[in-house]
Amino acid sequence: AKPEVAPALGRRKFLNTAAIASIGTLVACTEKPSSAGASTAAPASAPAAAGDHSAAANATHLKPGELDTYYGLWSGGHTGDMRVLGLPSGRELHRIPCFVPDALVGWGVTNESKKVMGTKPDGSLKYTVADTHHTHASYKDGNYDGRYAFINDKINSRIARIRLDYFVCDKITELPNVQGFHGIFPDKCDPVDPKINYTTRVFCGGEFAIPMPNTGTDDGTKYRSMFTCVDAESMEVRWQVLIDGNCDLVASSYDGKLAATNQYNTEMGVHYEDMMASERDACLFFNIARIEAAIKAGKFKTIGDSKVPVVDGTHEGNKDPKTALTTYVSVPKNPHGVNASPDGKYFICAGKLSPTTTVIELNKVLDWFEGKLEKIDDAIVAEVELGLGPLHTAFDGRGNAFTTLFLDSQVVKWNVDAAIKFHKGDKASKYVVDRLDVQYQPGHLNASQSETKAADGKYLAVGCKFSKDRFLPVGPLHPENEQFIDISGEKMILLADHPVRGEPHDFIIFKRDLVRPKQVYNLDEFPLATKDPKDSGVVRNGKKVTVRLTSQAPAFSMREFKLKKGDEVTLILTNLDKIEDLTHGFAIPKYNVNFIVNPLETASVSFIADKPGVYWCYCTHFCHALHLEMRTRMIVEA
Ligand code: K7E
Ligand code: RUQ
Ligand code: CUA
Ligand code: CA
Repeated sequence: AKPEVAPALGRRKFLNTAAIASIGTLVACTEKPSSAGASTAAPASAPAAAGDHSAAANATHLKPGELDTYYGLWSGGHTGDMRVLGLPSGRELHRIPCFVPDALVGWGVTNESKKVMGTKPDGSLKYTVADTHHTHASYKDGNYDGRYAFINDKINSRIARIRLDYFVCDKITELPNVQGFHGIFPDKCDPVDPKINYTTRVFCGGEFAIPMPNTGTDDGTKYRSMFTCVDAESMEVRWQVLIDGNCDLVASSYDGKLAATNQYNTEMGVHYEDMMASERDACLFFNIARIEAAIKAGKFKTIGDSKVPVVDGTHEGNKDPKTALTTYVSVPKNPHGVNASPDGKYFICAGKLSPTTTVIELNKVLDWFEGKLEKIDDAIVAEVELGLGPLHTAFDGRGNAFTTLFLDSQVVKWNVDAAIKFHKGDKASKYVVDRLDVQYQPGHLNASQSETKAADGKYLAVGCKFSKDRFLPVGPLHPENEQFIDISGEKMILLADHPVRGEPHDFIIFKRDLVRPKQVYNLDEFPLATKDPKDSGVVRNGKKVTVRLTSQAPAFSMREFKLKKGDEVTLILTNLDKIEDLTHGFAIPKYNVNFIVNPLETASVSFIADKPGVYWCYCTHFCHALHLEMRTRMIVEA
């Protein structure tokens, strides 16, 4: 039986007290929090409430040929990619390579992808590892506009942009003076010009403090973190804010005026014990218009080699509300996650080490900046208990919020207005609406359209960090469990378990008609394209050789081509097949080359022809009954 809902948290209340006492060991992921959270606190809920389950579960079971109604964009964690899921089925439709090489499409092999990824002077990739956590899409009028998605790389502090017309990464930017780039959020509107009601900026939170500049002299001066703004169009870094404490996740307001990051290390500790020394940390707000005005007025500095303007966002420099660029709202112990409610009114911070959630009213934060609110903490309109280890919050658009409880292995559904009433003193206000055991230890969750004004309250996905016994064992590395939940009614109904390869964090779910993917490229978008197969050939300029090829199933335009040992070759392949789904591959044995060209796409590779011999270059992507015959010989003469 489920425990009584709050405010009488019952059994969980008791557990909370006990667990809080030893929270230090409980939250250490390496110490198998699963045994603390799931096994004792939430003894494996009988496989999700049967009865009401089966009818609803049919929703996730699409008939053959039936299409999903929602897209999901998932981060891939330390696989470094982005995943595309169809929902409600949960089927993985695509992986979009961005930060790390990908063997299927030849990302990191072609010159075009290497240019996006970044190379060292010798032409090799600058980085081959990444850790993607947060993915968000560009907005217009408070809803996704289908232009771009953005994703972070925590390891090497890079932001990637994905074009949602082709579902490909087209730009990657490395943030200066940042380590542990974690939270990311596009803005939704310009803070000054409401006519710009679409995304023009992306905010990025730097989690790890480092010496500024980080040049190898660690002289004991304080490490610092940065909040960064990237231009959504040029993908150049616009400005940075030097802050006290750290950044974790990031949220942006619907009116464009505010952005915020939750802070768990206001102590600015370098050991975890120090990072949990204070009872309260903060949610740090940024006044976007004022920051940009300060930069215009030249009130900035630069750090190290970076030319990016940096303004002062520290406590010290922002005491006067009327001129402050930032303000720090206090939030209980090591909060995680900050999420904007779809009504545009609140940012909600989850407690992580505190069993609470904190609701901050944005109008009051704006009042503080106008000098109309005496104490910034008066912007807190609720701070209520939810359960153990609250991390992330999603919304149904009907006034309810859903928060993951990592340690309790639950999702808790709670009503924001009722929580505010409870906080105001109405202790009869039952703000917890429902609790659902999930399997196990959930990190992020998100509901369909939750981070837009069009939150529709239909489905909720929960990224469970531990799957334990939920799938057939496949050795020591378990898949993760993305669970799908029906939230259309009062009670949550678990619909499906879905295994995913590690290690997704955040994701967004949106209606399928918000993107209009193109399935055939436009030849004119590729300056190197060979538009007529007759223009194929080998052009020699001393040692520099250009090979132009086209593909049309089941043949390449040249059946062989000759090179000389030592040639510096650039091979350009244009796929002249314009039929949807007709992709070709191009592999060169012993030269470590393989990549694909989609319909009307052009891609190139460069290599030194240093191994004489005959090499059967073949099509690796099944395209035709004569796919196996689709080959050309590269003859490298000694
Ligand atoms: Cu909670 Cu990187 Cu969003 Cu992971 S963070 S779960
Ligand atoms: S051949 S269909 Cu290797 Cu059987 Cu591919
Ligand atoms: Cu072309 Cu297979
Ligand atoms: Ca702390």
